[in-house]
Formats: sequence, structure tokens, C-alpha cells
Amino acid sequence: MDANSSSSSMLQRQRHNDPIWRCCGRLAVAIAAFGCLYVMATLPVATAAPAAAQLVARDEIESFEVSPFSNFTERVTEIQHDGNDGRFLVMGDIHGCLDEFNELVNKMQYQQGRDRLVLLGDLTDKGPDSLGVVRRARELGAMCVRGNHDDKVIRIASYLRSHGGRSGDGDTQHASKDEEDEEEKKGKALPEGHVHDDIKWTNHHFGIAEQLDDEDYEYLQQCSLIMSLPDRHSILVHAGLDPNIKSLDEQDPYYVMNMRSLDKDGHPVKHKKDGKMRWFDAWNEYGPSEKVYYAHAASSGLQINGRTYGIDTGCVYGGQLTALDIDTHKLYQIQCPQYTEHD
Ligand SMILES: [Mn+2]
Repeated sequence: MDANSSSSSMLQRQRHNDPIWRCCGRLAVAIAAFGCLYVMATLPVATAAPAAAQLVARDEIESFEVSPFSNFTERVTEIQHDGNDGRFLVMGDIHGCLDEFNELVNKMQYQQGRDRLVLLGDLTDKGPDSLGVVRRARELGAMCVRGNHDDKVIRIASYLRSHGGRSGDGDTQHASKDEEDEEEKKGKALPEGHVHDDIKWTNHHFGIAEQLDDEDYEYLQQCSLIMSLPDRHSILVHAGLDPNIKSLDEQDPYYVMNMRSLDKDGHPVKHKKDGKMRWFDAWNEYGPSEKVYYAHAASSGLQINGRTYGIDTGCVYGGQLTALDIDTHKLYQIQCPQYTEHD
């Protein structure tokens, strides 16, 4: 025993013998015991506090993953001005409206090899001929960014390709032997990890994914998440960009393809009702200085505000199909019949 611990125990002994210490000591023990009882009594209430629950939920939101079947070739593609004198055209959601796509391409007198055309995502789903639109886009040499519906089609197609088809052996004639497996799968989701938007086995995008041949699949899969045009100081996306994230590489793919607004904390949200401010109003107020061309927001219609250009005018819902020359800002539009109800 060293000198310090010896003198310390001496001190304690002296205190225990002191009448004042004995009195204070009992009081301290009583306070400590009461404190313990109080903490025990309030503990279940404390752990169930709503603030703690909300913190857990926020952590979960921030840990969402990108599906391993999204298979992006590039998340950000940079297009440099190559000195050609053609137009640079962008077009809003086509959603399988092949006739109207052809009509608009004719109306704007698109010159393949001279003009450049970027489809701003959602070539597929909802309308009459998704596959026809993908094939026509390939024929026209159109570039594209990926939309939320195209992403679902790609994820399903990637899964099917890496697992030998829906029934597991890639042979539709023998699909019936796996009927029991199919029943069991219904209601379950593709094994993609903790993604923002699970794809159930009953999802209608399977119908499109199963029709894609290898070239259709490769075309749709190489559509970049974001297209950056540095010498035009412009960015092309399907839905939007988080104005609080300066680096394009760090944008969350799900929100780039799905966002409409920002919530009260400035985080992107899919549904306008959950938001406080439209993302493009925030971009124009305090975001980076680039112009942004986007589609996706059919219910908002044509939105030209400051340096943001929203050109989804809801063709498939009986609105228009819109294209825009990003150098002159000349608009090209055709009227569409209504193929489906707005969801
Ligand atoms: Mn969309």
C-alpha cells in the first residue's frame, strides 16, 4: 500500500468517526436512495419519449441504400460542347406515348447527327407503348437521364438477368412449375436491401422489364442519373437537385429521380404535401448558380422560374409533350390525347 492510499483511508476513517459526517452521510444515502427510486419510476417514460423515437426515424431515413440492381454506368455524365452548330434539345416525360414522341420530333425538325436531344427521363410506364419509345429513342440517337419509372424497370430487368428470369430458370414455358414459389413471393419485395422504394413481386413494371431485349436494356440502363453541361453552365435531371449539396456526385439518386419539395429542415421529399418549399424555389433562392432542366412534375405543368426549367406538361394525362432548346429557350409542344388518369 502506497502513502497516498494509506492517507486517504485514514481520512475516511476520521470522517466516519465525526458526528457531523455521520449525520450528512445518512442524508446523502437517503437522497441517493430517493434519487434511484425516482429514476427507476421515470425510466420507461423517458425511453418512450417522442423526441427519441423521431431521432431513430431520422437515422433510418439517412441510411437508405441505392439498389444493387440500379446498375448505373455513370451517375454523373459530363457533356462538353463539341463545336457542332446544331441545337441542344431536352424533352419531358414521354411515358410510352410513341405517336406523340414521333409527332414532336417531326414538329421540331430534329436533325439526327446535327441536333442533340436529351430525354429527361420516364420514357416508360403509364402510356401505350413503352418499348416502342425506348426503341425509337435508340434509333434517333437520343441521349437520356434516368427517371423514377425507368429506374424501376431497370432494377427489375437487372434482377431478372442476373437470376435467370422471373421463375429462376429464365424459361417462361416452365414458369408454372414454380407457381407455389410465385404465390409465396407475392407481397414480398425484390432483395435489394434497405432502399427508399421497395419493388414488390406484383409491381406492374415487371411487364415492361420482361419485354426489353439486350439492346433496349443497355440503352435504358446507360441513361445517366445526372447530365452536366459545364460550358452551358447547366445540369439535366429527371426530378430535381438538393440545393444544399454542392457536389453532384453526392446527390442521393432516389431524390434526384423523385423529389418535388424540401421539408422544414431543408431535406428533399417525394410528395409535395410533405414539403415546405418547392426544391426549385430553394435552388433559385440560395442554390448553386447553374441552370437546371428537369421533368417529372406533371401536376405543376410548365415551370420556368429563374434558372430552373420544368418541362413535364403531362402528355400521358392529356396534356402536352414539351421540348425545349436550351440555348434559345424556344419551346416545341404538341397536344396529347388522355391515355390515363393522373395518380
Ligand atoms: Mn417521374
